[in-house]
Amino acid sequence: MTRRFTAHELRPVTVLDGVWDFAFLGDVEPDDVAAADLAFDDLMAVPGCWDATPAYAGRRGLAAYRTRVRTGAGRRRLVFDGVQHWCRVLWNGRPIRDHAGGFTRFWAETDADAGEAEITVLVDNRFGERSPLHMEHFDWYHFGGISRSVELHALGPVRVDGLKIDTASVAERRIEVRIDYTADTPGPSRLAIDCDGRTVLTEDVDLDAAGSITRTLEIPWAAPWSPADPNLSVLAVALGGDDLRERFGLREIATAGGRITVNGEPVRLLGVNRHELHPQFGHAQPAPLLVADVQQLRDLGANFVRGSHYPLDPLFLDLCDEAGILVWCESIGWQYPVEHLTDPAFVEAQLAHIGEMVAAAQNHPSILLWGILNECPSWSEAGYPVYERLLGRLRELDPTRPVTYASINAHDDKCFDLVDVVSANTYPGWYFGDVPGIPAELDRIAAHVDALGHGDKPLIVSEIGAGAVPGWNDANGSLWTEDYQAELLAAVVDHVLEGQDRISGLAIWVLGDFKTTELRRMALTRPRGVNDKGLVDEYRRPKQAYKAVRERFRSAGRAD
Ligand code: ADA
Repeated sequence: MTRRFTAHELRPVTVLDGVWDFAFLGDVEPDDVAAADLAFDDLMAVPGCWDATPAYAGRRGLAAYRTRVRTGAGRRRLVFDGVQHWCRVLWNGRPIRDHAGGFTRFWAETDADAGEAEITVLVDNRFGERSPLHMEHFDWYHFGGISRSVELHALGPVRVDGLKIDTASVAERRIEVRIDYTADTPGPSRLAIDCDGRTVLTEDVDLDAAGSITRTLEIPWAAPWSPADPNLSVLAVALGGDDLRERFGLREIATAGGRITVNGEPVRLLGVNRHELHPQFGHAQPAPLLVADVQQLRDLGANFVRGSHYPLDPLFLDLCDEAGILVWCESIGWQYPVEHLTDPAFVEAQLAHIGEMVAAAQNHPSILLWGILNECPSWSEAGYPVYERLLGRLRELDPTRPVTYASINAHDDKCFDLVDVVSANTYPGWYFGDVPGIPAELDRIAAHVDALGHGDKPLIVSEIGAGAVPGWNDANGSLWTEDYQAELLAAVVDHVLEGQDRISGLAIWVLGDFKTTELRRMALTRPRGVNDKGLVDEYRRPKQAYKAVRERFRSAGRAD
């Protein structure tokens, strides 16, 4: 996969990205598919989304992907960075792993014989029981396919399965490192840790069959990471012949007195929501597009991006680390109904997805906040235990970052006591009210949150915006014109910047236009079937609002 550093120097890795054999099977159940009988009559790019290609536009069902690879004998691990929505992985026709939930890394392992191996992946982009995290009513078009990179790893008897690097003290340049491993034969082994090319530890260790090794290390040469000065380090762990490298930054995040701080300095978050969607690539964002999106965020003067509404591409996060852009990283979700949210199968699937999200993304210094369940029933008594469980899991996995969720209706929310940062989505001037009423609505939310006793928690306006058909204007400055959108967002940013210091963060809805679900009730309220609240259109061409926001974000940046 394209990253900004190399994850393995010792472990042999074969990248399997390219063009795979492909067959769209349609309305077929995976259990009814015999790999030997599959007739591959087409080709598909990996990474890619089949329903973003004109030939398969709108096609939902089961599809089969196949590639062949030459390998030696031994333990092999196929690492997938994201498959939409459900998949079954087969090695020489034998199922080795099922996985539900796109956007997160998972792997499938097998003992291989030397020679050529056939890898088949059955991928299902239908909505239903197999994919409890995905629902058709979501306000985005959920594309299907092997949407992120695939790698084949040759494993030895010891495997470094994970590396978690936390800042123990910025002032003392100290980090805490947790190495998760598995070993075929428990016993003595050798651990070596380098940071930025310098040896920081070598030690004999006694391994169990599976476990973790935790060490506190000093890296006195490392400069802290901050949005203004995003210094990065690379930590390389070698254990029993295997290795894993991760990039990180020395920095501490905290919330105090209604503010979010990075290394003790309060930050004012000015940014946007961002979907990873494109008419031609679906959820499979090629590197040039990810680079261009980060360039556009920088041009806009944004220091903050919310990954709406699912975990982001690892390369995008690498680029945010380097650009000093702070990230809200959230698990998949969009207005799940109460009965779906409280279904134990859904909760288990979310917990697994959250675990994968954190494991893959936890070392990015740019990630400031973890989030869950966009606009779900945090207003209901029944929803409360689910929020409690999922936010609790986030805290267990990563106590170093604040947690939040975007509330659909802050005035009637029941779960704010569970978060570190209160976040409210609101659309004054669009779904209700008018532009002059925007300051009063934002103040009303802030007053309500304070009255609930959460005055010490930072408050983020996590969505606000208006639709604008690209290129459309009329003499009235009506709804759907670029003029109206620009006027509304100018009023929002002006209010947040001028004297509204209760609001710690703003994420405008949304950076770019994107295709929505084809369900009529949504499509009929979205001209062209596109959610067009973007500052840029789906091909990233700026609208007038882009210029209005850019001018304001940039002058605020100069003032900070
Ligand atoms: C909600 C939702 C977004 C989007 C937005 C809109 O706030 O969280 O995903 O659907 O509304 O455009 O209406």
